[in-house]
Amino acid sequence: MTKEEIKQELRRRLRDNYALELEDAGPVELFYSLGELVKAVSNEKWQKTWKNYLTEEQKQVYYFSIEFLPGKLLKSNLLNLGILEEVRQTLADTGIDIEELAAVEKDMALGNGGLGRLASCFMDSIASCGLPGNGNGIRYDYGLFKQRFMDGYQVELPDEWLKRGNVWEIRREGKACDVHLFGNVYMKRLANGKLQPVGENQTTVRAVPYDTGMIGYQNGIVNTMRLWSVEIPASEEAKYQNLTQRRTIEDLTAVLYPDDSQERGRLVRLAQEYFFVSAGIQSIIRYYKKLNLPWHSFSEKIAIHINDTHPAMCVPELMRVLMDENGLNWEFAWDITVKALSYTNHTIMAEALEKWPIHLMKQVVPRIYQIIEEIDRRYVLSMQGIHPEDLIQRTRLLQNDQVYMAHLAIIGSHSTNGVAKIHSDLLKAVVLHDFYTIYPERFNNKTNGITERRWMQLANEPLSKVMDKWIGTSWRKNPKNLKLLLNFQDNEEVLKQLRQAKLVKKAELADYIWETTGIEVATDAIFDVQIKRLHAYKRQLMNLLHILRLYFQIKDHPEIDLTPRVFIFGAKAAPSYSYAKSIIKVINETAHMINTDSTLQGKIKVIFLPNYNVSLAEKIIPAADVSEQISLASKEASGTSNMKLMLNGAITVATLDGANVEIKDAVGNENIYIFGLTEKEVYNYYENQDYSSQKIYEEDKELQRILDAFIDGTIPNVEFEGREIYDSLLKFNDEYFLLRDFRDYVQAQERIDLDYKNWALWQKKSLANIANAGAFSADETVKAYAEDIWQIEPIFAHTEKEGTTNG
Ligand code: HBZ
Repeated sequence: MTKEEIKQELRRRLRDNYALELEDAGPVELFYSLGELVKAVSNEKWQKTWKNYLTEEQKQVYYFSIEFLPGKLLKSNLLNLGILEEVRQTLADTGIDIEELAAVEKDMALGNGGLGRLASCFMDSIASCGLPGNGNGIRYDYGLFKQRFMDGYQVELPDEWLKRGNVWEIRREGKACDVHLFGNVYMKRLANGKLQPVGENQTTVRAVPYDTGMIGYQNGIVNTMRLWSVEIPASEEAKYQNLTQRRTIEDLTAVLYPDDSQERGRLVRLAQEYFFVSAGIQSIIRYYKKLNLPWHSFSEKIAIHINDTHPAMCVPELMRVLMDENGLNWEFAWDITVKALSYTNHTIMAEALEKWPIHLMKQVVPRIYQIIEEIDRRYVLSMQGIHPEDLIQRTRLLQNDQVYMAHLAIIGSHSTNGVAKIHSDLLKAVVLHDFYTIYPERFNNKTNGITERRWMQLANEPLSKVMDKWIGTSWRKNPKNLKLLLNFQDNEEVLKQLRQAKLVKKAELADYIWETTGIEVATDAIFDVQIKRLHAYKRQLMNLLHILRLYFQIKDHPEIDLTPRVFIFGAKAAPSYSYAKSIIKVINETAHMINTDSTLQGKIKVIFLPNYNVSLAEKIIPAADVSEQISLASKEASGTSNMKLMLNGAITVATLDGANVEIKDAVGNENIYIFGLTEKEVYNYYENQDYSSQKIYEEDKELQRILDAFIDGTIPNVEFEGREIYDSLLKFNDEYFLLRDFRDYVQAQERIDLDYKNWALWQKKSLANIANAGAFSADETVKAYAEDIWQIEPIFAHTEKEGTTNG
């Protein structure tokens, strides 16, 4: 589109929809009009894409995820359509800043953290690589809560993201389907002697899909993310005459569960899981029937991916639809199911592994439970005589009156993968070792990745421009080409320009910090960033211990030569995770104490930015100098903020955990600060049970003073929280080995302090991080999934029809 065409289209929409001239429109009208325009441009490609998939009968993947976390879509859609610059210019010509209208859009925050954001990076990459893939999830009326701080405490407010409507979605009533919950199921014998399950007293709800186009990067491809919303079916209207009854149904897709730390076995959550699984499977079957192919070809045309165990009921649901609704026998249906499905594990934390009480499953999804029971029975039977009885008992689906969802996902699919090498190895060696001995061929690794379109091209324009200037623009299409930057590691001019680009983003963040917190920070200070969900294992608390050490150092020696540092936190805690909330409170109180103490001469500042989300990440990451990836080794499955920060030239201080290990391998030891226990050492402690935090406390005077600060009034207003944390570290023996890793961490931080003083040395390390970040492109990750697990091919391999490739 030319600038003139864009302007005309915008004018027309503003006139038709708002009775406004371009010059008179405000950011809200402009955003919605531009959104409509973008949709019109992409819809044409969307239609072509799916028609093409249909006529080519290309194998497609359906990515089932209970969370998607796309953030804002306006600029990303413009970029991928290839009209971002034209639109920016057109608006600028009229005196309008595109950032102003982009800010109108609400973040689509239908996820908690890494898992949901990964799903959205994958959606962008799948489309951008021309792969036939669809998202399948839930359209929550309320996304993840908005976080505010009051007196340093986290307060949760509802996220009303749909209040002004969602410009990107299309409601497809024609594709709605019914989902049955509750009631009883009994088997009825048919005339032909076959048994047929019949439901009675069931609750039938309507699943209505809302589709959003997932626009590929300048390749003419638009895929579909389908999110389901619940409604009361017309046939059932009479049953729900009062508002309370209606609410119980409508509640099904009302809110995203804000807990990423513990599965709590709530009835509505189980109903949510079945709801989007059943609707998704039904729509796949409807599509497959259009192809008019025999059932045995199903897995040649369809791959279904289970993102963590939340969609694991795909296994029994696909079995149900194939058997109950299409008359296939068990063995045939099972063969199809296992071939079509695959599963990704995202955690080794025992408390986060999903298990559902059998009584609840029987109540909410009675037919599904019957099928699960039968899968369990057949599994045990098929393994007897092949594997030892205790192994069979440990791996079966039903144990301790619960359904083990990971077992269901592994047994019912052909592939199980972890999300970083060390994580996949731990799955094989420890967490899922029993399954690995039974199905070694099913296990594989797919290290996570990120889309550099959002995390570099959009979030960091100054850096992107430096890239273009020195290595050309090919990295935009092929992020692996960021490697070309290595040719310039000794070029002082390049190093200077990289530094300048970082400064621009630091100044922007400093402005934002000033506007939101009223605190002034200096851009020549080290911006030291830890942004992720608040979790004991991620050890934000160890970061705080280090901050307190610096605080005491400056207090004792005001003349000390420290490189000024701004510690920046962003983190939400699950509303019911009280320990995590106590850590937030204590960080906030420490921040207040430090930021208001003029005797510290501004050498350190602590900023906890409220409401960490995708948009805030886009502000913080480009401005970061140091990336804190300090989880206890073996606990973080992969991490993805580590990759985003690296891509933006931050240097990582890290334990050998998750993808940090691969980041270290990619950048080399000299360009990362590694410290702390290894995963083997952690397991040794578990085995020998010989860890004593008390002993470390007694022997380390400095650490004593730091820990005492939590209970002796040094940190103000934390009487309860300070004691809780102090006790967790001493009385309860420091579950995540903070005290054990503290000294090593401090040393790493001292090296950072020193190295940062030499700007050229630092910038060279930063350059190496940017250059090697291409290894963590989600494009590469999804290509590996496509090849090894889904067996799908890019559309380009099939067709070069006009309009489907470079449209
Ligand atoms: O998945 C995260 C892992 O902690 C992180 O290491 C990894 O990089 C990322 C992507 O693979 N896991 C989550 O984000 N988990 C959740 O958000 C979650 C949500 C609902 C739950 C449990 C966990 O019920």
